Amino acid sequence: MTARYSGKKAAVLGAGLSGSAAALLLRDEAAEVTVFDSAKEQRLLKSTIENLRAHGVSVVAGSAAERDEGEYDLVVLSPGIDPVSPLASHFAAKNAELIGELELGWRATDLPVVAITGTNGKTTTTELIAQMLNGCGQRTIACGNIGKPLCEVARAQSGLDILTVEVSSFQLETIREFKPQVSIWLNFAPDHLDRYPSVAEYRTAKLRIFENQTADDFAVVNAAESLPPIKARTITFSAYADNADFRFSEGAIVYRDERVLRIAETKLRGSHNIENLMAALAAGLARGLSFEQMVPPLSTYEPRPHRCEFVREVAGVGFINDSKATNLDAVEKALLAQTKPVILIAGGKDKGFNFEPLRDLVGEKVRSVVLIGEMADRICTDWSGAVPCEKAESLAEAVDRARAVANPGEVVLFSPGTSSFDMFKSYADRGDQFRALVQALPANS
Ligand code: UMA
Repeated sequence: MTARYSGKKAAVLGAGLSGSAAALLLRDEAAEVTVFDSAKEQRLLKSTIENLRAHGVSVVAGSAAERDEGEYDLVVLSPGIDPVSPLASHFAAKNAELIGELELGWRATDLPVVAITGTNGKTTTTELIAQMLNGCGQRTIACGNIGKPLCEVARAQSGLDILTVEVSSFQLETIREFKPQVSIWLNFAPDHLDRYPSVAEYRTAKLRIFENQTADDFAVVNAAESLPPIKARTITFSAYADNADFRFSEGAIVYRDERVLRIAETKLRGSHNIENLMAALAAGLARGLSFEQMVPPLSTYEPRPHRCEFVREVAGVGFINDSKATNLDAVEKALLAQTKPVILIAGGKDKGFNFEPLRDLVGEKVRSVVLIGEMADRICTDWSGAVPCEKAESLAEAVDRARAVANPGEVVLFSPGTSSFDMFKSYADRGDQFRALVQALPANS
């Protein structure tokens, strides 16, 4: 690792996963590092703060962070901190170079990167690619937005050939030189309107994944998307269109005229997962792998919890946990994958969009809806007349109501369509609670 930051003064904003990984990486490079966080110190993870201080990193928490008068050579922003927030604005005014944690991690590694973005399916595709590359002898690790900061991996980077990085729009907002060898654009749908003034800004941030690529690199893109000109060599995929390099025909993924992978041989279902598999195959192709090598590790991949996870059948009613559905596009995909009448549990934090666009599909696929959280009233209004809607005060009440309404042969789908933070710690906490409630239902209730 070059000591690019030796002796430099660095401010890292945010003491979460990204900020702490960035601070430790900068310390390794002998920078003088202070981490700033708007939250009061008691609200930060004690072990994280102790570890930072043990490594010689100063930590400033609470309102003092936003009043800091120091001068810095470099400011590193955590992805969850909005660049227009008081903390970020205060440091942006200091005339130091400002980059995000993803950019810092990129600068600290010589390894090539496969980067995956898209509104939905990023984590599944990142894991598929990591499993596939490792299975084919290209040693990699799944990191980035998936929960392991790139800085952490760049710091350790032993024995790897390539990095498989899930990238969010938040991370891409603050790149400069980040240049993936393979960039993947899975899909795009409105999301994060609590951070962006409009869908256009969200899309612009995501499109930066292609910004520094050249004709030596690859762009794997969904053929349904009309993207601006891209310099990298493009490989297209689509589960719906026939003119893509990877397409779907008679139960199999086809590359040009070659049948490559039968979906029945994998553990994944639904058109969205077919596209995730196509994107993984395209990334492997860009990395010089053969389909014979790629298919076995892709076939054994098991999807993560909270993504259309089948929990249990109770008296002929199936219960599905899709808590990871934090936007409308994800609910749409979950509904399209259902073959039985649906009792839908939805709702959560108000993220700035309405549910009207799902109205027709809900009218078609859903027999009854139970709504929870901040958005319950709004969704009731958006879907009024299309489907019977009722509200529940808690997830437990929602599960009971859905169970009471559902008939044998139907499914109860928990696909909230928005974030969880009004009632839960995270989508995973929300999904875990749903699973526990379903597991606790009496067998013949
Ligand atoms: N903070 C401030 N001031 C603010 C806002 C926050 O000081 O105005 C502080 C908080 O008090 C907290 C810290 O910033 O201590 C948190 O930083 P962060 O929100 O960037 O969280 P990290 O723990 O660093 O996690 C981030 C990503 N979080 C977000 O983008 C919101 C994680 O993605 C990612 O896994 C991790 O880096 C490692 O790369 C999560 C996510 O929800 C899973 N991502 C969004 C998504 O997938 O939809 C984009």
